[in-house]
Amino acid sequence: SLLGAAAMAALAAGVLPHATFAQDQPQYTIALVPGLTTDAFYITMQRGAQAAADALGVELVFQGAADFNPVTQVPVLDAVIARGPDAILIAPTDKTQLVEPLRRAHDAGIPVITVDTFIGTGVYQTGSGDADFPLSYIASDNVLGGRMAARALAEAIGGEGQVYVSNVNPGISTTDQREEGFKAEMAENFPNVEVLETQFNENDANNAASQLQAVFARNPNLKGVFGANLFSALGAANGVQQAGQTGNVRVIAFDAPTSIVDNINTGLVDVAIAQHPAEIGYYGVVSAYAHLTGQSIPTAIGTGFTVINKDNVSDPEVAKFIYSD
Ligand code: T6T
Repeated sequence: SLLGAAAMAALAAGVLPHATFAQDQPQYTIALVPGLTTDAFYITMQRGAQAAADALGVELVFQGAADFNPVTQVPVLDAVIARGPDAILIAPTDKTQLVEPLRRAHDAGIPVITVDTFIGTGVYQTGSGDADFPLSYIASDNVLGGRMAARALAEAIGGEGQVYVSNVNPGISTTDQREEGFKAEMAENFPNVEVLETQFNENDANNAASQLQAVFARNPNLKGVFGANLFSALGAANGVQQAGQTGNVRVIAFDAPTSIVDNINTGLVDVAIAQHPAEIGYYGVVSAYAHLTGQSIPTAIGTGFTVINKDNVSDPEVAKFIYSD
């Protein structure tokens, strides 16, 4: 953090609001609350957010829970609200369960922008519903991402056979939408692909690996799996490898941690759909700053994808989208 140790201690103790900083201290403090702290996706988002914070001379505070779970995220959010930042950027870990906790920030006069995930319907500032109060939603188009994954998997398996989605938990906007897009694309365009029941792994790669082996044991003709986020994909790929099915059960991964390069090169993973988390963080900070300085901001900002496969994984223009550790 850019905060001095004394200011940090004072802030943690809640005794020194940022407004009493010396003149050369940043004018605004923006908090970024990730889905979890130890995830290359959010670490990369933090990198982009910090780049914008440095450019604008604002203070960025990155504070989150150790796992992707509303039960652990809400107390962190409450602590962040108590510190009174000028704005909160947050990846809500559940589209329903974070509505009331985030309303506490809104009621305290702290502008809220959701990054990566959304609450309610994700359509904000409409004057309807109980979850339209965030100013903006900055994220990948996750339905599209799910459709892209379906096309990649259908192609890898020659357009027919059994597949399934390895997913986190129901109720998370991103991964729900990826599954929705994946299933819609298969239903509309790949009639010979059978999508088996989704397996939920609670964001635990070990669960995802055991589930892969169990699904394969029940369905020996299994042809592929879509890992709908980093840990789901990592775990599903490990499961394929442990089952000795590399190349026979094909893997399409959402997200692009550094380990994906090896997995693509060895053929364990056919395609990784990299999100652009640094852009999400960058535009999150820029949008908060624009709002704080009296500008209007878009209610939604969409960021892109980079599709990584064996043919392009070594290209620096592609490799730059591999996430930071
Ligand atoms: O896929 C990302 C993120 O978009 C999703 O909301 C949760 O999982 C990740 O953080 C990857 O682990």
